[in-house]
Amino acid sequence: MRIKKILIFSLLTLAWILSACAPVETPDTTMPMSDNPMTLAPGREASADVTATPGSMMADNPGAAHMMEPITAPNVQPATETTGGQPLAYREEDGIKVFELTTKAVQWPILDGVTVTAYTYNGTVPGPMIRVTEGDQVKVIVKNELDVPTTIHWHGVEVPNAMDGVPGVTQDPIQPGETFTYEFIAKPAGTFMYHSHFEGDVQVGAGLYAPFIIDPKETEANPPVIDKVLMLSEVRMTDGETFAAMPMGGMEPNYFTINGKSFPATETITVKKGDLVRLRLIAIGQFIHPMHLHGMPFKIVATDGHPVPEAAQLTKDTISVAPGERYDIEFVATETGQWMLHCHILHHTTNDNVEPGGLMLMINVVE
Ligand SMILES: [Cu+2]
Repeated sequence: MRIKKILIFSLLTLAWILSACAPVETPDTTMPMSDNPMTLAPGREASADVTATPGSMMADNPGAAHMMEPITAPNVQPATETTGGQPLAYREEDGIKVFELTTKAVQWPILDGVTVTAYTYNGTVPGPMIRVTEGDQVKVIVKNELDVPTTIHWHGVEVPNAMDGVPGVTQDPIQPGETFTYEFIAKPAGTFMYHSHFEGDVQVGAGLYAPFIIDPKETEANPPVIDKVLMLSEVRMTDGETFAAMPMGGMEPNYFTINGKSFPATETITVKKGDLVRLRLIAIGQFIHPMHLHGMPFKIVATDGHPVPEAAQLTKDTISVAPGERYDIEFVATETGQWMLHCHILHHTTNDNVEPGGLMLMINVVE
């Protein structure tokens, strides 16, 4: 009797193990994109277990075709601004700082003679910088003038769940022509960003990203003289068409941008000898960038917006910035001259395979 019980138990256990090892049912990917919950999932993590080569992905999953389509928009106009990431003006209403963003497509020059079709906030890449103080009440009114839905995620900012910008989870996508208002208290202090969370693999690469800086309530003991945000991204241009670059066959980037520009169109940062310089490095594309500074070592003073205690601050001359990460680095400009900051994946310092280009900029230290 006892042996029989053990035998039945063993058989049941075996059956349970076999069922656990059985192939997972794959989601129905034949639905149109708008009905397919996979396309509305946060980022694309939900579809991460659906592995396929790009070609078969498109054949098996019509919802995935958007990834390899060029960025287009009806009647797209040339950009009227030339510099992205500039501070966005706000109005004050009942103690709330009110910002307005409009998503729209423009022709955005990344380099002399090279212009991409970009999805933008207010017509620039990156979009305008929202800069507020810790504890501020913030309202951001977003009007969607793209011909595709979108949402905004406040990357790293501690917002209420309903303001988190994840389509199909915390809100409905903002449809073309619609307006959505985000409202939250700005916290904590640090270097953050905002970006699209709808088909992020395309929309973020297409330009829907921008800095979000929260200054501390208390004035900093040793504020930098120079304080710059540098957003790193990539794009693919083939036969005059723009594609959101991705780490997959046929979609690799051939242009690399700092604040929406490729070297030599990147900004030259001029500083005085002896100045304390803070660079807020933000990787917003889909590739990692080991950024190397010539001439002077730097300290990592904040990671992902959060201050690093002084005793724990590493001294380095190269810092790998992975997608989504932020590093605030600081150095004193001790030597005059033209010092280069560049990515040390050296292909990322080319423009369509021609060096120099891409992720390079000059720090010009003068007397
Ligand atoms: Cu790189």
